[in-house]
Amino acid sequence: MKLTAFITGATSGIGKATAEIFAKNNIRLILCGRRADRLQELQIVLSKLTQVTTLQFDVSKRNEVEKAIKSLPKDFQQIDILINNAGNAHGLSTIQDGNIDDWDAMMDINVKGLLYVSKAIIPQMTERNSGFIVNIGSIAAKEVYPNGNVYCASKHAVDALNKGMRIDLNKHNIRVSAIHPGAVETEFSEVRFKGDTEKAKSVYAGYKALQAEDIADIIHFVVTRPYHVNIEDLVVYPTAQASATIMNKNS
Ligand code: NDP
Ligand code: 8X3
Repeated sequence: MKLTAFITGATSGIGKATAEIFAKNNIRLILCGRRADRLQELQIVLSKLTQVTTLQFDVSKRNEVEKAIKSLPKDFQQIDILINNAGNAHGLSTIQDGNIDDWDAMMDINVKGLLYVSKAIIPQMTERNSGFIVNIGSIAAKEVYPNGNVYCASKHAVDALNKGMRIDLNKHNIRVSAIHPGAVETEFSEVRFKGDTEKAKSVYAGYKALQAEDIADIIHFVVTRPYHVNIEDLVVYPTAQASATIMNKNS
């Protein structure tokens, strides 16, 4: 049976690479993000491999989320796999110097956005007693590092929600997994440093960071295990990274 996956944050980085590997493996795709041009481009390319539809919405806007998901064409209404990936860090400051707009963005997108999307999709999964939810956390879900305060709090919330979903959805036969990457070379740092490309590049200098494809490959592995197998929690580092703050930059 052909599976349908709903991927948030499909316009770049981990979400885009996941869309690409899913398409190669004949998984039907619902690709989401705010940047319409990128969604359109992806649809053109990946439609050569599988059926693709796109939804342009901001995960942090509850009405937009509900409206977008209700608008899905008939062939895409049954969602087998939800990849809760949309998210970013905004800023890197001490708590005393933190920017409240950045805090709002991280909590609204990384936590509330994930909840809004999940709330709109879970009912059809509980009704069918099947489905798979993959939550993209971070090593920031497992440890707190200097200046990471609110981003780490948002990802600790994702870790808690992952566990909560797994417990509450267990009786409905729904699989729930979290994947927690270390440093992945995507647009993540450009967003964190608000377009400062030099600063963003320096995050990945001197060692081999994870690539978006590495995480996508793992996501694909996780969702293609036999149905009785649920990989619940996976932390993935680059070889050069031992913790959020311990990095071998001469490797
Ligand atoms: P990117 O910046 O490359 O991608 C982020 C994606 O999230 C984009 O597709 C973006 O789409 C989408 N997004 C951001 N805000 C919103 C919003 N308000 N509404 C809808 N979509 C949104 O970063 P990554 O691929 O690295 O990040 C993906 C996930 O992985 C995030 O949850 C991140 O926290 C996590 N992560 C990343 C790590 C890294 O080192 N890169 C490590 C650990 C975890 P658009 O702008 O078009 O809306
Ligand atoms: C992204 C990785 O170390 O910047 O979640 O928090 S880190």
